[in-house]
Amino acid sequence: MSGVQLFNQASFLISAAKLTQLPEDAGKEVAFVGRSNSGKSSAINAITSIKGLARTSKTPGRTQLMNCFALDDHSRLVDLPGYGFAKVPQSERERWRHFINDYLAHRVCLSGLVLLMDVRHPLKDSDQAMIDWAVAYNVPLLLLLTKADKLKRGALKEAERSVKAACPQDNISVLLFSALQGVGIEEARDKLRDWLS
Ligand SMILES: Nc1nc2c(ncn2[C@@H]2O[C@H](COP(=O)(O)OP(=O)(O)O)[C@@H](O)[C@H]2O)c(=O)[nH]1
Ligand SMILES: [Mg+2]
Repeated sequence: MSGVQLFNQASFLISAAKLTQLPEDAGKEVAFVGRSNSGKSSAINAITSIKGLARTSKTPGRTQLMNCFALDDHSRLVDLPGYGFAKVPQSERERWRHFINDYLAHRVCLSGLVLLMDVRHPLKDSDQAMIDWAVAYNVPLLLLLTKADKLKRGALKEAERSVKAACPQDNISVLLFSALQGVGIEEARDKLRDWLS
């Protein structure tokens, strides 16, 4: 199987407010995470080639649910709630931290984590915390440097180089990505297909 096959079969499964509401912990799952407005929904739509599958929004911080999408009988994509949005109260952030930490620590079917960062502002504290957790729980990571259409070639290369230098671990990959211009989409699919197979 190659290209968009498998991904373009994605269909909405369930929105979970807590871990117990997630589908049975079987098969394989790839989760997407990132700061609000990092381009998570746009990336899911681009990878599946289904417009509007994960809603994109100009109002960040609205999705506090885990949205699950089925690809086939044993593989799923999960859109985790965004983080790092200033208007979210501290108590809500703490709740979020527990939720995500629990998910990463206990979800057996979790086969890989896609962490999205705006290429112009990578490796914020909240991103670094997420990377540290993924490393601690031994979850393979794909770092997508999103909105690559916003920078010139030299600045892109520099951003990619510095993120790679900061994350030298074997099971962390880094990709420049633009949902708008179709940059990195095929490579991202390859990595996900590898994790889900
Ligand atoms: N220029 C550009 N803008 C993007 C890209 N991906 C997302 N955006 C914009 O960034 C904003 C947030 O995107 P969204 O996918 O909703 O982010 P999310 O909050 O992480 O799910 C929206 O206004 C998108 O149109 C991209 O590749 N290039
Ligand atoms: Mg979103």
